[in-house]
Formats: sequence, structure tokens, C-alpha cells
Amino acid sequence: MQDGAECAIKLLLNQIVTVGKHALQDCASRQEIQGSLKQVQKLLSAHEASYLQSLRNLRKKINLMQSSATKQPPRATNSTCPKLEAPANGRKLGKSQSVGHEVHFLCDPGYELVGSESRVCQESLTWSGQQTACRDINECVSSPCLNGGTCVDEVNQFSCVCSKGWSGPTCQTPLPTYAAAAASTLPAATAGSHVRPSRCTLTQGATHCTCEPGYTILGRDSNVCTDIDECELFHNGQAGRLCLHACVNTPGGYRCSCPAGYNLTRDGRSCKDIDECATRQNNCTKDQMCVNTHGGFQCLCVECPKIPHATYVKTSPIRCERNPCPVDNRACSQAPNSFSYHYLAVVSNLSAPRVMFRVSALRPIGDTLRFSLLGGKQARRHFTVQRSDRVTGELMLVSPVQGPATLEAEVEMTELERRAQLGRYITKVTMFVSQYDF
Ligand SMILES: [Ca+2]
Ligand SMILES: [Ca+2]
Repeated sequence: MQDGAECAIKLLLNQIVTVGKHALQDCASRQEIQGSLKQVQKLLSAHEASYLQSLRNLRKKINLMQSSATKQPPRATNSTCPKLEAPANGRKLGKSQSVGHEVHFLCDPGYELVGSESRVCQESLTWSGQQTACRDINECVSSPCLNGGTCVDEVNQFSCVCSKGWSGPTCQTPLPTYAAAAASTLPAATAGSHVRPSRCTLTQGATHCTCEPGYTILGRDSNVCTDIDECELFHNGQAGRLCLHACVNTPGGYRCSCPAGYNLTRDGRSCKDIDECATRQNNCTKDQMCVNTHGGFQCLCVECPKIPHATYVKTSPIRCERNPCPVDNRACSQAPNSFSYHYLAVVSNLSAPRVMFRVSALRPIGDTLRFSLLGGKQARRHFTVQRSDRVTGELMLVSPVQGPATLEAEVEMTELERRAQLGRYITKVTMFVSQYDF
């Protein structure tokens, strides 16, 4: 192409020179020169146009060549990377082995991830990153055992073998001195004591002493076994709390105890409320209602409210209904039609928000039902009322309550017909919150 352009320009110059020579040689008139110059201009324009056209064609060709050179070969279907296995003591997330897909790795508690957390199947049908493994975390690295104790690494935890004179999960507690003192009066030690004699054997000149279960050699004297204080040892141990409520150390063992109003469960660790109302362990009178609560019980008797213009009669132990109103006594007909009383027993620090009670209209009359929360500041601090469907209102606990406490809330349900009140129904809810969260 460059040759073509050069050639065109040479040709053009030749013609200009020829025309110029011709004009000079013949000393042509001015008109002739002008005519010749016009011809040259025309020629120049024609050549310019053809030159530009050639350039355009060339550019097109180059573009075509470029695009065909960069176009990727079509991707082979079913192109997958080799299968990756989940690491031992860990998991693999993601199953696809196709190009562009990712898999992720997680390790079980107590293990740390080595290698790549995520790997991508690449175009080359190999996985990015490095082989993943889950390695046991060595809890002993931080030297948690004090006072010369030896650390034993376990999965997700460690234990300390304390040197003589120390005890506790991290060997932080010095031994009680009485253990050593009691050694001298060993013969007096009997069953039920905190110190017991050890059982020693002489093997190949070395003395080896062992203790009964629940006892260990603490002092310098290997003849003395001292009771292990399991309550102290596992107080905040990795094994979790030994007892739900309280731990009592005993010679050779321990036991759990529960607060008054609770019984120890069969597993010996947890506490279960005693239902005093069901087991007749209550002192409620015949007129009273027994309400079981966590850790106790209540003897209650519903008294119908005394309000002006209306009178109420008890229709059940937990319900009062308005007596019929005199004709045209508006104040009476506007008073609540009924009062219902409900008692709830809950544990301390119950998670919130939570629906505590539902109030429903069985056979709603009128065109509108309205639910609202009555009661003072205390009720509004802990509760809210919301509608769950057309005929039901819910009393919600909005924040956890620290016991022991007694909370009261009233839910008012109003039936309306064209904004005129047809009926009002009050539900009083009393919530007994226990001292403990079990
Ligand atoms: Ca013990
Ligand atoms: Ca109880």
C-alpha cells in the first residue's frame, strides 16, 4: 500500500512539473496557466480521495485480523477440575468442580486451617491456592500452666499436670496446708475425711503410690491422699459447669445443690421447679387459687373490680362480668363488659421480644376490633400490644426482665360499629418472674 501511495504522489508531482514546464516553455497566457492549475487541483482531489479510501480499506483489514487473533477458542464443555476432598477434621463447602467455581474449607473447633481457605477451579483445570489441611491448635503454646505445671494438649482444650504443692485448672491454687499437717496424724483418717492414706507399692526399688477415686497426692508425702475439690477444679473449666446452680465438695466426690423451691434432676446437675400446686405442698385456702411459679407458688383470689356506675359478678375463678345496666345508663354501658385474670410464671432474663399472651374475640360483632395496652409506666416499659390477625391481639414482652419481679399489664379489646363502642373487654395479665434463669 505504501508503494501505491508513493507512486500516486510521484505521478502527481510529475504532472505538476509537466504542466509548469509546459506553461513556462510556451509562455502561455495567464488564462492557460489558470486552467492548468485547476486541472492539477482536480487531479490532486481525485488522488487524495483514492488515497484515503485505500487507507480505510487497510484499517478494516487490520481490525479484522486483530479480532480474529484475539478471539478465544470455544471452551470445551464438561471441563472440570479434579475432585477436592474435605480436609481431615474439617469440612468442604461447595460441590461444583467446573471452571470458575469456588470451594471453601472450614475446620472443626479446636483445629486451625492451613493452606487456602478458598480455591477456584481455573481455566487450566487446576485449583488455585494450596492444599488445605486442619491442624490441631496447640493450646499449650501460651504456657497456660502456672507454678511449674506441665501442659497436656488436647483437642480444643488443654489440661495441666500440676507440680507438688499446687492445684486448680492452671495450677494457680496453693495447696491447703492442713493436708501436709494431717499427714502426721494419718492413722486417725477415716472414710468421709478429706485426707486418706495412699496405697503404695515398691517396684524395683521405686515407690509408687495411688489414691482412691476422688483423691490425689498433693503434698510432699506420697502416703497421703487429699480429696480433689471438683467444685474448685471445674469452676470455670473447659468441661463446663459441673452444676447448674451450686456445687458442694464432699470427701472423695461432690454433689450439686438447688435453691429452695427446686429439686435436683435425675442427672444430678440440673434443677427443676417443684410444682407445689400439683403436689399439695402449698398452703392455699379453699377460696384461693394456687399458681405455680418457678421457685415458688402463689395463693391468689380474684376480686371483681369496684368501679362507679357498674357492678360485676364473678362467673369463674378468673373472670368477672358486668351486671346488666339500667336502661339509658350510658356510664354503665360504657364500662368494661368483662375482666379476665391470667397468671404467667416465667424465668428471669427470658429472651425478648416474645409473645406472652393472646387475646381473641370469639364471635366478634361490629365492624372494628381495637386492641390496646393499659396500665402504667411499668407496663409500657416491658410490654407492647400488637395485632396478629383480624380478631387477635398479642401481648409482647419487649425486653428481658431480671427477677425476682412481678409485672402486670392489661390488654383492652374494644368492639366498634361505625365508631360507636359496642363492648370493652379487659384482660389482666400478671407475670411472676423467678429469681433464677432456670
Ligand atoms: Ca471432692
Ligand atoms: Ca414452683
